[in-house]
Amino acid sequence: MSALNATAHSPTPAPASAAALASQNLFTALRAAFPADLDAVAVEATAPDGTPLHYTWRDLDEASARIANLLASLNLPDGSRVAMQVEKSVEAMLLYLATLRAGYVFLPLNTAYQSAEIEYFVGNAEPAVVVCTPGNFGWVSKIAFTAGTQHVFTLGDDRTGSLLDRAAQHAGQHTPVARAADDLAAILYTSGTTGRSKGAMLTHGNLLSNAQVLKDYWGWQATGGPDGGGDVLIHALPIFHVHGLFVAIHGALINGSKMIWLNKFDPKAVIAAMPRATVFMGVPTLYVRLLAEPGLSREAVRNMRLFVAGSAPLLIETFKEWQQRTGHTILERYGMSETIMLTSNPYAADARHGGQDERRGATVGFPLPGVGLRVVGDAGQPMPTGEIGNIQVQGPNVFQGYWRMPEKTKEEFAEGPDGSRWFKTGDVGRIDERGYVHIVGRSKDLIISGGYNVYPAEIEGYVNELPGVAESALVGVPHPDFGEVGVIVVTPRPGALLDGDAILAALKSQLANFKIPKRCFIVPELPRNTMGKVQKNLLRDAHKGLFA
Ligand code: MLC
Ligand code: AMP
Repeated sequence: MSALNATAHSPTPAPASAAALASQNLFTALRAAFPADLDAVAVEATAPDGTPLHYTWRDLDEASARIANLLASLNLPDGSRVAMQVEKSVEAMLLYLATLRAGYVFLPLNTAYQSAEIEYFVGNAEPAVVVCTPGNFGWVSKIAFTAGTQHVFTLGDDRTGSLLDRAAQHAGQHTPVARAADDLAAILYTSGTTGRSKGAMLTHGNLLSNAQVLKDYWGWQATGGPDGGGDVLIHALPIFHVHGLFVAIHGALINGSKMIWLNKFDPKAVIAAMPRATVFMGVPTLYVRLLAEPGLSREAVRNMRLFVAGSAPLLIETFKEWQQRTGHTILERYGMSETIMLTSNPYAADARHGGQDERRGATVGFPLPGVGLRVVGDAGQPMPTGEIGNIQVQGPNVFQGYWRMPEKTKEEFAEGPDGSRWFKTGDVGRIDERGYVHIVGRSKDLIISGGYNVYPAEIEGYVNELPGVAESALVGVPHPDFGEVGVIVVTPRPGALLDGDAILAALKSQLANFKIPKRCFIVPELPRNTMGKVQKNLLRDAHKGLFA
């Protein structure tokens, strides 16, 4: 790499197999990787009442075919969105697979979202189908029908609801609809700095190329697992974001690997599953919570091969403590909704980086094969190696743009001198002498709490609407469990008497729980610089010790 130009084009292109695979329906590629023995167990899960559940590969194939046939029977227009807001279950994953299979566009929504949030997403995406929990049918269907959605089904985490009832009437065979690499497969909403969420449009080609690259890069194994098969993944993340939905599910399926499926993250259940597994993926909070368990020992992890962390910065203390307790080095990687995975620490030392690379803490490793990553200054000039700047990326994994927001899409891409397009990640970082990428901050005003994104502008907008509030500022402060949490500082209108707890209670009825600030302070005025801009850094400093 040039000493003057911190552009880290990955030294290896994406494997040819990734390019070839990328021009087909993602489901077809995943299905092709199912093992020959379709009666082998593909997913071990537990029903909400504690009953053990086993799904064979044949079950996954047939059940996703039934749901795909149900979707096909609805005669939806091409490109229709299928929105899902349900508790995590294997059947929810099957709905995702069925949507791919039927050629429609999957739109997963966080179960924590409240009615105002759902109203926005459904109004913006105009899904043809909405699937919600039986308990939420009343309010969700009202929103959906008002927005023009024609079909609302229900799906409970105990395999109840109209979706499966209706799907049961359809055949268990289905030929996947042909899709090209550029065809949309999913829309993932990411909150916006202006308060309006943007739907990142991901294609079959984006998802498939990234899955194939990660299969090779992380050395997914076909044999040598604890039960005589290959790798076994513990799936403990929610399935409405990139990490749990794409990186974890695709990772296992494209390797024909069994999953031990937990509907909710429970550190004791994860540790209990480890002797039967080889791979685990988590946001940093999951690692912090696992470390708090006395049962986490070298004996418990004896069969584990790989621990992957990402979605938020992994503290070096957590990285080191994990090494000491388990003898394993966590592999940290970096990605986002718009790009899926971008960089990764190496799985094993290899010739690509001089044969001496290793997994390092406090870095996110190297650009993945096929990914270009550069660090530029505010005027777009390349930054010298080691210097901090804005991270921009390109590659087959980079999304098509924001749903129905061509102007916003244009703003978020920079043109290279050669006419190439670079996506502005909003992350700030540097590339060191050895080519490792370090994320040092964000230019976007964003708080990442326990792996969930919280955009201050959105929360401030709600608070500023409350009676008696003049203005507010949300800042992120360090937190031992969630990494970072929001603290809101509010000023009253003249004569108004505000109560911090009442403000938080009012927010709870309107916003997803993870967006609720952990503390609220009422102050006479916010600190401002000479330009009149709120000095959030001063507020952050003032409150940084709150949860120490
Ligand atoms: C829950 N709470 C949170 C929170 N999760 N507050 C802040 N941040 C969070 N992440 C709230 C709860 O509502 C509750 O509030 C209180 O905090 C305590 O909750 P808990 O019982 O401890 O939470 P729990 O249900 O155990 O959930 C914690 C968690 C979950 C860490 C398991 O947040 C989680 O699954 N996070 C993973 C997110 C993820 O998958 N991110 C990937 C994004 S993809 P109250 O008031 O009700 O008591 C991406 C790209 C990439 O970023 O690179 O991967
Ligand atoms: P999302 O919009 O939810 O996909 O979140 C993506 C953001 O998460 C990125 O832009 C980064 O800011 C952050 N992120 C993901 N992985 C890491 C990581 N390993 N270290 C630091 N930040 C990360």
